[in-house]
Amino acid sequence: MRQAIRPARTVRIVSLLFPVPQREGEHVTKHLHLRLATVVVAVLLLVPATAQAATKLTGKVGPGFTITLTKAGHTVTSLPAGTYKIAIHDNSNIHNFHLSGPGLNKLTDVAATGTTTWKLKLKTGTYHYQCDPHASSMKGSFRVS
Ligand SMILES: [Cu+2]
Repeated sequence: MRQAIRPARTVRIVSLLFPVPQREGEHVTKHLHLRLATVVVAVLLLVPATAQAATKLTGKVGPGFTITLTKAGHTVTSLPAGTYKIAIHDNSNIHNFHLSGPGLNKLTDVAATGTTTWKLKLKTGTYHYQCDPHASSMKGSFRVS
């Protein structure tokens, strides 16, 4: 009996939400349909979310002489190719954030400050970021594969 697998409490809740006639054969079939419907709804909810999600990165420059690119708080050293949303925090009017690599060359203005978000496709290769006025010391790079 398939019905035996379902915990008693779940059956009771489902029965409350969807009153089921008490004839034996019909009872089992309806529960099977409910179970299938639940799986279909779960798949529909999950698929679009995973397909659209761009990985979030954070770029930070200033207020001191520092520049960083992080993912969930860790310095980025390598990434899989794909779509990314990079929040750039330019916290100084003497620094900028300049990211370049295969098919990409984006930068913030040195004099300007504030946060801006770039949605980018990163391809296989090496990417480099720097502050242009202090490129010899304020820099970093990472690989995309
Ligand atoms: Cu700088």
